[in-house]
Amino acid sequence: MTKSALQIARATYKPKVPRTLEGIVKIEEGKSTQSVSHQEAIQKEFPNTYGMPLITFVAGTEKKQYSAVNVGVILSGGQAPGGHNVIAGIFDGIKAMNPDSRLYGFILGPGGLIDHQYIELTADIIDEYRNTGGFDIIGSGRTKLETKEQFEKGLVILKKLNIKALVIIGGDDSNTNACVLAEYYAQKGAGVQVIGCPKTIDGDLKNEMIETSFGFDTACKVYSEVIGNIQRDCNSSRKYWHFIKLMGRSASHIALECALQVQPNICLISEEIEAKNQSLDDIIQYIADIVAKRAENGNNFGTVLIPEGLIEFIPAMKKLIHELNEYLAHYEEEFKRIKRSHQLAHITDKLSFENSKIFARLPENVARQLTMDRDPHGNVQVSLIETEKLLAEMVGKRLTEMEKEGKFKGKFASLVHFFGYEGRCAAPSNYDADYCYSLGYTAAGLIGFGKTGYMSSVRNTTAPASEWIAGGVPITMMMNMERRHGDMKPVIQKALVKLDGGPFKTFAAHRDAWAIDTDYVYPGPIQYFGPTEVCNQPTITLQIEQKELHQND
Ligand code: FBP
Repeated sequence: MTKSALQIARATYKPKVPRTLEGIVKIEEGKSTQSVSHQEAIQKEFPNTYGMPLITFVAGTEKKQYSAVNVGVILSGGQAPGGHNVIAGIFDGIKAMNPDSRLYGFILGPGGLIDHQYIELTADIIDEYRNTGGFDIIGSGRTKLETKEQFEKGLVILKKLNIKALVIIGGDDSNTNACVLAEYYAQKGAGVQVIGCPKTIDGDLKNEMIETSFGFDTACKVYSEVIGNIQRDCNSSRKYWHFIKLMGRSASHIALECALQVQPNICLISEEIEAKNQSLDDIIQYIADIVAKRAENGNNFGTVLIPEGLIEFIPAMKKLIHELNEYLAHYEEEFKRIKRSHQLAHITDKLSFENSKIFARLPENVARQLTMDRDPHGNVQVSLIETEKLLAEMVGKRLTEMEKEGKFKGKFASLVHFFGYEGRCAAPSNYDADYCYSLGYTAAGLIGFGKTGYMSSVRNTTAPASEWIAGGVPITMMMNMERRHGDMKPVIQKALVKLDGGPFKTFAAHRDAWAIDTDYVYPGPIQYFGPTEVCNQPTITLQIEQKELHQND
């Protein structure tokens, strides 16, 4: 494999770890825990793994003798920078406990466990991937590990390879399933421990004990670099409004963090739009008013950040999508037989009066995306809807009207962007490289101490790495009951942007000034070598959240 000079230099980087992980480790167990809500129902579902204590690794004095252990690892869901370092951390951790331990990687996600596709991850393979982005060491996949049949198929290969512990690196759903699997194997006495690791660039797997999911730091820094470059460009030519959609599925954490980093003219936060019950027209008017105001100062340019999941948070759009789903679920075949040029008119007729009005006003491409791109469950795939185009076009139309009404005197030309895949496999920042390696090493420690049903946790990460606190959090502690496919199910609670939280309040306090003044920040590329204030800063979101937490201590 040919490598760039940076890759070669980066391969030698030694991730920083909590001081406690460097020496002899023992565990301290806290009080027994409870789920965030629905305690009785969740305890019933997890009789073996509910209520376990929080675990903290502390410095020990007596060296424990560990037997060799075979461990399996799975990367689940969307890529996130740092996954390779989690695997390197697990590898080094189990080898430090006993050099005869072995690590197996299941290929292309949970499907690899079910279909018995695996490779042994040896030292030479691991060394190739240290501090690199991507999940390509073993690949990832979105197969959900949720049925007994799958668990049993998995057990066959785990037994064959004598694997005593499985680490599942994934988001909230994958970790929920990791917990179900841990419970199943515990109940069965299968002798397989299951440990989770918090991954997702979306940043929505976080809570009291999990400060952040890995990958969020790097992805936001990559997007912020590029948005900063765009801001320099638009401040140079002064002729375009850039509409930039950012990944993040539901929650707006990525958009919010990027806004804090680059100080754009506009950033929409889905959670706020839902809370204020805003319509698409309200959003269009909000943007158009800022465009008009900036035009008064001769600034016919700007940036608008749009969270990927926006459309589903606009209450009226949510209703429209719901009705479209219902209609298409029942009449898909009939709809497909209609001539393409008549399809939109046909569906408009079938919708309720309110929804048909909204649908008829949508640009044709977006209306078509809403009718065509549905997932296997019959839902519209909101991530494929070009919200950035929708907003740019509708703002353009509204400004034409405002011009006639004498409310806009200026020029409006727009460009659209979608940043998502550009950042998901970036080489991890120092923060993510260190955090991920520590998460992996901690997962190995939890295995060494015989734990199951835990998520690897590394906290206090705004302090220097030596002061980070490593341990384990019972996954059941993060759960509540939610309706899924019509039934109430125990799931890890997803973290949306809190409107009373510090990161949003900081943004809200500045956004009116950022809208009108051109006060852009150009963060530049991630730096791996150099002064600590340049290379080792965590996200602004995390810094604000940690400050708030410690103020309340
Ligand atoms: P995870 O929740 O699995 O971490 O994936 C997050 C994500 O990157 C979202 O931001 C995005 O909406 C989605 O994956 C895209 O999925 P895909 O990779 O299947 O196109």
